Amino acid sequence: MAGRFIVLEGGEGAGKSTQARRLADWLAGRGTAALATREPGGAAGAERIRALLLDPAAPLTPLAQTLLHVAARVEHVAVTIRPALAAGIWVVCDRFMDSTRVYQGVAQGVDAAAIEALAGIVAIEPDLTVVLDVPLAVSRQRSAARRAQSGAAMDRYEAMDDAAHARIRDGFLARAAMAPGRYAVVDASAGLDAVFADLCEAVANRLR
Ligand code: T5A
Repeated sequence: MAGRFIVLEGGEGAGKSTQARRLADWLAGRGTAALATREPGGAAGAERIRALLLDPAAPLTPLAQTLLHVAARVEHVAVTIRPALAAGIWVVCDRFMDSTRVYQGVAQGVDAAAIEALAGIVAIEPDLTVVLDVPLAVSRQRSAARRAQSGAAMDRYEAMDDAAHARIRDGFLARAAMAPGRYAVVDASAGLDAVFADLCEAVANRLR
């Protein structure tokens, strides 16, 4: 039996990484083998590409960023995602192709048709995408808290201005509105446990 492919999308600090791990544990607790993974990254080579993509000191045009995100994704799909799904393991992925559509396409102006051509090469779409939606002020506050915890500097995308982040939020909501059967939107401004409960409900309802 093939596993199911669940993606969490949304802006910075929405809680995707935290909730992806919790969801994989929750699925495992219900007897469904599950793996939490992330993008960019999720495979050794893809993690190397991630470091370049997030480094604000490495100038990269939006198109070059697009191609690097897709290169990392192709590696992640081949090395981690497809083998897991083939083994019946459910995959919970923190970001996927919609992040490219929204960050590089909507916010940075890369041609949508070019991005869809690349999506065809990636050749796998999620069974369910859950958009964790937060207002920008909450997003900025949580990203700052995470940086304070880890000591990390602001990355390339966190450094984008508020107008770009507003387009990103609207972009994810527009994706969800276009295909409500394959998306759920969860208000992620609530506390961690409330968001997690809504996420589990969405998964249980959509992927019985
Ligand atoms: N990108 C990525 C592209 O431009 N194109 C692409 O194709 C892809 C795949 C990745 C960057 O790359 C860009 C988008 C990204 O900017 P990243 O560091 O992985 O870089 O960025 P994010 O995915 O945004 O990761 P963050 O860690 O910033 O956000 P998360 O994962 O949404 O949030 P999380 O879980 O790390 O939580 C952040 C902080 O908030 C707290 C957590 O404890 C943590 O401290 N928190 C909450 N606090 C209160 N209530 C809640 N409900 C909370 N949820 C989380």
